[in-house]
Amino acid sequence: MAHRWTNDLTQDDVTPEHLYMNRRQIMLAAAAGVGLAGLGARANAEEALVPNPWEDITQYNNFYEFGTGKGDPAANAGALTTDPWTVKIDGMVDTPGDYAFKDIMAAMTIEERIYRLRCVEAWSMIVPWNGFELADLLEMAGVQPEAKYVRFETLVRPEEMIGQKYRTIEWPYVEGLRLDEAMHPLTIMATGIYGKTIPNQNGAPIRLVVPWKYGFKSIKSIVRITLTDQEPLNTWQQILPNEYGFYANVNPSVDHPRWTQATERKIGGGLFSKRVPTLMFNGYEKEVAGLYDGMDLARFY
Ligand SMILES: Nc1nc2c(c(=O)[nH]1)N[C@H]1C(S)=C(S)[C@@H](COP(=O)(O)O)O[C@H]1N2
Ligand SMILES: [Mo]
Repeated sequence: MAHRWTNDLTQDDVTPEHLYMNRRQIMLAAAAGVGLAGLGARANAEEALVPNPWEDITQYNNFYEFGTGKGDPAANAGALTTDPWTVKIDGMVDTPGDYAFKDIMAAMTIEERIYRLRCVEAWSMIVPWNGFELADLLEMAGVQPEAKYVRFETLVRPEEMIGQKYRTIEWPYVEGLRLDEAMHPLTIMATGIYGKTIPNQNGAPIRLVVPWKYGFKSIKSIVRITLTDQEPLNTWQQILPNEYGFYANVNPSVDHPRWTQATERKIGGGLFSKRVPTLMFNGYEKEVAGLYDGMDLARFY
């Protein structure tokens, strides 16, 4: 599969063995009585390579359909039935319809994408996703010329999604992208992590990943994709419009009204981890800045 972009992250950024090795080295250093300053320096030097093991990625989640605590999705998402699964593709497309997940999988080429994930709450991870470009799916359905936006919906099934028994948010969870953002080669639909089927708590069987935007744009367990000429009202914008907008591009110079976005905490960084600078467009500036030429990013947050 031809890659239309260059990744600055490699397998070394995710391999769990690395983390275990680093942890082991740190413990050994501690046992050998290495001074605290030396130990901290070593941990910081290794920070650039700190990967996120399976455990971090699958046990520290945001997925309000299963509860609002970071451990709730891992505890509760096992109840979700993901097979059979259907994605309705409708609106301004040539071939609207209910697409069976297994037919989508048969038509798409799965590849690995190692991406940063930056939550608007100012924590981050590096995740090795498996998936395909959203553009390939949209092209399969045939995008009509009037379409300007893509709207996504998550499943509503309170019997299996315990968080949906409460009106935490108005269900379904909704997200949206401008069509050019949706068609960008960095935008993927993920169906796996670490080469394994994606766990329910991470959005099985199919979720969006838009790596230059805050994590809330990367909507999970998608059942509907609508091509439209209206800008979708996404869930978080609907709830707190002065805090969360439609664009939600990672931007260290535009703070959240209640906290700074200049830095972030890397999950799994360990005992000596400190906040690291947040990168413009989460490190994907070269690839995506052009999408926003001439836009006031403080206004279109
Ligand atoms: N349907 C749905 N999708 C969602 C969420 C959610 O609560 N419901 N949380 C979002 C947020 S805030 C983040 S940071 C990411 C977290 O993805 P992860 O749990 O795979 O790390 O999922 C996003 N997608
Ligand atoms: Mo998030």
